[in-house]
This record gives sequence, C-alpha cells and structure tokens, in this order.
Amino acid sequence: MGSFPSILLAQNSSSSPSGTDASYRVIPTPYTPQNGIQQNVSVYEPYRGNECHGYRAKNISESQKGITGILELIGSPCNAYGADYPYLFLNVTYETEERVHISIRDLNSSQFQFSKRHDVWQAPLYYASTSSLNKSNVFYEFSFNADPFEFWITRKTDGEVLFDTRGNHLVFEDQYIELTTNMVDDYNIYGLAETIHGFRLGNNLTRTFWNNDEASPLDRNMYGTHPYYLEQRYKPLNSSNFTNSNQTTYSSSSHGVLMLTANGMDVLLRPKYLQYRMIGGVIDLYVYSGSSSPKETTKQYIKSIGLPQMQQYWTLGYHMCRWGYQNITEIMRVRERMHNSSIPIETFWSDVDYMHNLRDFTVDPTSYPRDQFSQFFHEIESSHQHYIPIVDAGVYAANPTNRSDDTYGPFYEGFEKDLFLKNPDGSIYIGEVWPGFAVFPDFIHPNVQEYWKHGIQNLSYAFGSNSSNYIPFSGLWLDMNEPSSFCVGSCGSELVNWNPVHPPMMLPGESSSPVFVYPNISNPSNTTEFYSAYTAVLSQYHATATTSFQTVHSTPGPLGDKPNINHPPYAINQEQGNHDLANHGVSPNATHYDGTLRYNLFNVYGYTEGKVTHQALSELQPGRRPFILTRSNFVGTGTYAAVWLGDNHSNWPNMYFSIPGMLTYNMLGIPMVGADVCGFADNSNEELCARWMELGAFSPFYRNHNSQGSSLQEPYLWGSVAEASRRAMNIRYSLLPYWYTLLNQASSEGNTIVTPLFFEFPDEPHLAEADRQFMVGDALLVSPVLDPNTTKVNGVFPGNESTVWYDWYNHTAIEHKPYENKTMDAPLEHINVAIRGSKVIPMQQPAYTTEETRENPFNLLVALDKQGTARGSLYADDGVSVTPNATLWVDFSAKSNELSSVSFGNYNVRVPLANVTILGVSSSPKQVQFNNEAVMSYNYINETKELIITKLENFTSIGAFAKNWTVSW
Ligand code: MIG
Repeated sequence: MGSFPSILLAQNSSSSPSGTDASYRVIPTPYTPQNGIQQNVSVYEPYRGNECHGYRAKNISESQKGITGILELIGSPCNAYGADYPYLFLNVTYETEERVHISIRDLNSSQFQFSKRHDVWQAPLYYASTSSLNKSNVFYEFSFNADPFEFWITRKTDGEVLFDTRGNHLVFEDQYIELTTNMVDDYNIYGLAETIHGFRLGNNLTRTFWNNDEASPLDRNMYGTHPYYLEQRYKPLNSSNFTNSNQTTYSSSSHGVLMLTANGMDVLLRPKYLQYRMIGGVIDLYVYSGSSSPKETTKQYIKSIGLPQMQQYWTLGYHMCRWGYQNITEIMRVRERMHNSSIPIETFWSDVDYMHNLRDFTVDPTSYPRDQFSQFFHEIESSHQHYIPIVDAGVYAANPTNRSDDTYGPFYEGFEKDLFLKNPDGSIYIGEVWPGFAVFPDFIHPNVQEYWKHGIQNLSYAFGSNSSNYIPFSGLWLDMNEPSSFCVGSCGSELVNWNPVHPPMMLPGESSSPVFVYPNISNPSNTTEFYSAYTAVLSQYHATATTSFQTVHSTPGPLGDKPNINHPPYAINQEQGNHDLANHGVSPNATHYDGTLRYNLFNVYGYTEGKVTHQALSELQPGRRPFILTRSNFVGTGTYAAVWLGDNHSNWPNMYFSIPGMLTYNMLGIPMVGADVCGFADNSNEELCARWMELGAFSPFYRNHNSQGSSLQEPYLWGSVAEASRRAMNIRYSLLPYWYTLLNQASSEGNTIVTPLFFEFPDEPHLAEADRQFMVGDALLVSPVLDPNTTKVNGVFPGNESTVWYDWYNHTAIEHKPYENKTMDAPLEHINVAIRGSKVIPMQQPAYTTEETRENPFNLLVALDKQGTARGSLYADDGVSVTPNATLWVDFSAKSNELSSVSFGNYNVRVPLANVTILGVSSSPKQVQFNNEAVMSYNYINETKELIITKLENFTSIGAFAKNWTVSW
C-alpha cells in the first residue's frame, strides 16, 4: 500500500457514511518517520558471531530423568549482538517417552522466560512427565560433549540423529541467542508457519517470526507464529525384494522440533544446517522422537501443545463474506440470490461495515438498523443459517474534547479499569487503526476477561438482543490482532484530541485521492443506551488527556541505553518497510500491566485474544462450543479458534498457496482453516473463482471473502461459478458425516483433517514435495486445477500396484502406475476427486443447509481394496455441545462380501440408512442380505463393478446405527 504524507482528518461537520460530502483537514505534524527507522537486516550483513567460542559444560549431574549442569562462557565475551552471559544453566528433562526438553537459561533468570508464564500460555507439555519414565525406557538418547558444549539427540530405535549442535557454538546474549543444528542433505521439513511458501520448505529460506499484518508476502513473516517443524527422512531399502522396474523402495521416519518462544527470531534454513537466531528470551527446545508415521509424529506434537477444540456442525457449511456490504439489505439480497441460484449458504459474515464509525461493539444505526437486523436474525434462524460479525483488536480512543465520544463505553470502561497496553512511562499506548486513534486491550490482564465479555454482550444488545441469554450471532471473527497499527509507536499520544478519519495509506479501491471512509464523529453513538455512566472516569479522562497523554512517544527509541527494545542490535528480517519492529504494529516497547514488554510476548497477542474471546463466549453461551475465527495465531491457538490464511490476492498462485497453507496449519493443530476463496484483494474472475469454489469445498473452513474495492464475487454472479459451486457443495454436504468425523478425530487425537500425501504414503520420497494435491482424511484424494486456461490436470495416485483408487463421479477404478503423473480431464465445473480403495465413507443426502442435511438418510460408500476389504468410521453427536449428553461412534468393516456396522455410545442419528454403494465387487451377487434378511432392491453394474443397494430405510427406521447390522452380498 502506498503512503500518504500525513493523516487526514474530517472537518468538524456531519457527514454521511456513504461518503460523498467529506472534507478533510490535515494533522500538522503527525509522527515521523512514517515507516520507522531503517534497520539493516542482520542476516544480510557480515556475521558478527565469529569471535564467539561457545560454552563449556561443568558440574554436570545425570539422573534417570535428565541432566543438569552449568555452562561457562569460553574466552572473553564476544558481544556479537548484545552482552554475553558468562554462565548458563542447562536442564535436560526426559518429559515423555517421545519428548525431551532442553532448557538453557541465564543463571539469575534475568532473561524473560516464556515457559514460566502459565498465565499467558499453557499446554499439556508442562504436565506430561510420568514417574516411571527413565533414561532407559525413553525412545531417544541425549548425548553431549563438554568442552565446548555441544549436544545431539538420537532416536534409539534406528540410530537417526534428530538434532545435532556439534561443530556449532552456542551464543547466549541478552538480545541475541544462537543455536544451530546440523541437517541431513536435502532435508524435508514442514511447518515454521506462517509464511507463503510451498509445503516443503527447502534449504534456502530465512523464516522470520514477528506477527505481521501483511497481505501474502512470499516467504516473509505474516500473522502467525509456529516455531515447530516436522522432518521426514527416507532410507533406501535393499532392492532385492521388489518387483516393479528399477525403482528403489524406501523406509521412512519423522520427528519434530519446537522452539517455544514468543520473542522475535530468524530461523535460517541452509543446506547443511538450521539456525535459530532469537532476539531475547531463553532456549526452550522440545524434540519429539517421532515415528515411522508422520501422522503419529504430528499427534505427538499436537497432543503436547493442546488438542484443537471441537467445532459445531454448522461451521462446516459454506460461508459468504465481503468487506464492503454497505447495508444489511445487501446481505439479505445475497441470501435471496444464493437461494434462487440453489447454491447453499450457511453463514453470513459482516466485516467492519456494520460497525458505527468503525468502533468495536457498536452497530451502525443507519445502514444496519436494528429493526432490519431483527428481521434478518429471525429469517436466518428459521432457515438454520448463521451470522458472524468481525471484532477488531484496536478499541477506538475517545477524543476528550469531543463530547459525543463520551458515550463510547468500550473505551471508558477499559480506561477506568486500566486495561490497555501502556507506554514505558505508564501512559496509555495509542496507535491508529480503522476507527482512528486506538488503544489495545491487554489480553493478559487479570481483569480483561470481564471487560471483553462485557463488550461482546453489549455487541449482542446493539444487534437488538434484549436478553442476556440471547446472542444473535453464532461466532466472532477476530481481525487486526497481531495487533496491527497503521502508525509507528504511540502516535496518538500527542494527538488524541484530533479525529483521524483516514489511515495514512491508500485503501483498496482508492486511486490518487482517498475516498471518504470514516464518517465524522458528530452523531451520538448508539452505544449510549447500554453503557452505564462513566461520569467520574469521563472527567478524569477529560482532565488528564490533554496533559499526561502528551508525553512524547512519537519517535520510538531505546528504553534507556540498553537494551534497545525497539531497535535491537540484531535486526530480524521483519517484512515491513525499513524493517523497523514497530512499523505497522504495536511497538515492542509497549508494556503489559505487570511491566512485561511486548518485546517478549510479541507473537502471542492474537493467541491471547482468542483465548479470552473463547472464555467469554463460553460464559455467555454455557455448554456451547465457541466458534472464533482469528487472523493472528500462535502455537496452541487451535484449542480456542479456527484460522483463515489472511489477505490473499485473486490470482492463481495465491490459490495454489492456499493448499500448503491449510496443510501446514493442519499439522500445527489448527485443523479448521481455509483461505479467502476466490481471493481477497484485486478482482477475481470467472475461471479463477470457479476453480477456487471447487477447491474451497475441500478445505475444512470454506469461506468466500472479498476486499472492499474489489469487484463482487458471489458465486451466483457467473454461470460456471454457480454450477461449479453447486456441484462441489453437493459433494461437500453429502460428505458432512465424514467431515464431522474428521473434526472429532482432530480434536480427540490430533489427526489432520486435510492431509498431505506423504502422511498417508510415507515411504514414497516423490511425495515429499507434493502440495498441488491433498487428501481429505485418509480416504479422498483431491486434484484441483490450479492453472488458468486448461481443462486438464496432472496428478499422482500414490501407493503401490495393489492400491486401488476409484473416481468419485463414475466409480470406476482409475488405471495408474506407481510414480506416474497422470493427466486427467478437468472441465471448468469439475474437480477431480478419487476414493481410496480400503475405505468406508459415511455420507448423507445433501440439502440446502447442514441442519437439513442432518435430517436426511445416511448412505455408505464402500470402496474395496484388491482383497475385498474396507474400513471406516462415523462420529456423531448433537453438533453443538462441549460435552454432549450422548455420542455415537460406529466402526464399519467390510470383508469376505460382508459389511458390518458396530455402534458404540447412545447418540441416535434418528434418520435411517438408505443406500450402500460398494465399489470393486467383481461379479453380480446371487443375493443381498441385511442381517440375513433378503434385500430386494439392488443393482449391480458390470462396467464399473459396483453394487448399489437401495431402500434400506425399511431395515433401519429406528435410526441408521441404532443397532449393529451386517449387509452381505
Ligand atoms: O486491513 O476489515 O484480513 O479479511 O476484510 C484490512 C477489513 C482489515 C483485514 C482482514 C480482512 C478484512 C479487512 N481487514
């Protein structure tokens, strides 16, 4: 985005939100510099660590549970990027059979220790130690050399060295910590989110961790932080026992590595090594010894950071969003047109358009009036549809000289209770976001929970609810929570009595001169009626705001002489212009209530907002699974929220990158994830949007979202997009029981919902890089078209020659050879999907909403392998409760011409079973039986070798899985 020279302010006149009659004034001296101070990115500068000689280990004491010792600096301090600690404390703990924790910190604990802040971040890995564990029964071995200190971790079962610092010295300074592990050649690692990159990261990449509001910058830091990678290794096997051609066969193994910190860091991926360069904190390294199955390794990790929450059933439906729906009527019109086009829509979303003056927890009385809203809510509730509004992290900072601002409760309540981030001098940190100057809730403050819940409750009232028990929205969308701020530093401190109406940059849809985006604040806010009087606070604020807020924070600078918090000596490769850490975000010297600098908690702000919002919704709607979509995220966010991949662009590469994006988040414990379908920024087009609606139907979270200023992209706007959407959604909705079972497996076991090919076929090295195809669960292979101007797509069908794949549409077995890149037909409205032989897939007859689909009969798709066997399962419950009264688990198993269904649990789906379709039946059966009773209606199709059994309702009228049954043929 381009920059304006200064902030534009509305004249003190009333103006309409439609924005034609705006006038502007300009803040005389806003804040300089706009983009912070130029930093020279250290990774591109000559390396300063050459004079560092590492540490030597002393006083080592070994026990069955681990190792402790002291590390002593070798030689004189090298002061590469800070001051070296002369002594360190080493603590190696065998935490579980498969996880070892290496902690290295300074002796006096003056460095910030993230892992001590259980008030901020907690996970099962803090509690997992078992007493029977000892050195001999763990799966790994920790070894070290004392002088210089270096360590390596070996997996006992196969001798693989998983982490190895030999030959690399440790640097441990107050603002710079360096730890390096040697890597195997051409290593395969995945994770280290969030960035836009292929799924396999390669060995020529610098990953920077600094949560950042930026639209899809290739390879650069973005909204989330996950300093975890999974490494997959292949070993050639003796090739004597193999039958096909001259290809080698392989075995494989995987392990995982987490560096648990919220501090900024660069991670250098290089051909021979991987290097952590952290600008603060301590070392909390967790190595997971893994497994021959990358799925198991992933479960080890996800279980340790916290299993993802279970989502409500309806969240699997199709979501429609746009920034720029001018009024509620436009949304109601979308509802009508979707319906008229027979394209399902489950959830309507509102971006900031619904807010009054872009302020959190308010609703615009003119364009989103309450009476129309209540009609809207009434209508969508009767049709089982949903609504989700956005909430931004920045809360409007009231103008003390503007009396109409006195009614903005969310600011005054937080001000009174002292809940906003501070400047180092104790004044409130005032940045700038959509509503103008804004303050940022301190989401680790002990009292922030009540405040935030109050805000959400008030939002509910603002939408027209008149009961604390009735919340008309079905979830919340948390945006701008890195948090983003459009200026550098506490730019509002001196200027809080001015009302900026336009951020200091161009907005989407604007050309040379800005359009009027922010209405002037002259109408009394509709928040008036639901906030109690803050009279005392108001006068305090009015009195102090013009004096104490004027402390100068406009130029971010060092906090004393040393350390330099905003401009540390090691400059990480932060993406924003000039690489200034404070650029486009809330600066590192902003301070939490207890004095903790954001510097040390920088990457967890969005995580903590998600956690607090989750708790608030849990209290407001007891027993119901909260649905939260958050942009910024951290290790463990999946416990509280779903994630979308942020601002992408309406182009083909961005559509492709959505696949590695969702695969990566799935292996990081945030399975409910998806990209803005059809693309956010720029204009989408018919072909792209058709392909993307198809692909999106196979993402766990399926939402079309579009930027203000971009042309409309609702799926009914183009014939082919409408048709592609109907077809793909028909598949998605028919698979809802399967998707929901996957959600359950993700939240109970740490499974992935969408799965990379190598997770299912780990012994095929050619799949290590495969990210243009993916699997849904372990039974469906999706091969989307990711390029323009083509009706063909290439894809592989993994497995060996005995693996069978069936085409989703015509049910024929697909001819394929191992390693073959096969070309398939892919007309514009068609997405290729294959079913893996050996799987049973539970389905339901699709309807317009997920709720209506739940009312329809079940079908089973049984895809036999070459031995005539298949397995599958189904999970079902009420779809909303945190702790359902009853649950159902069903195991399906087919062998020797018989399919059995065995149920566990008391939940009754109530609807019957209608059809069972069996693929790979070699010949027409003599008879078909349900529990030994003859079934009359079935059809064997010789060309496709499928047996279609219908009208099973008669046998299952009390509920498809209320009793165990068998079907034989
Ligand atoms: O800086 O609320 O990622 O989904 O539409 C733009 C407006 C702010 C960024 C989000 C995007 C949303 C937009 N927001």
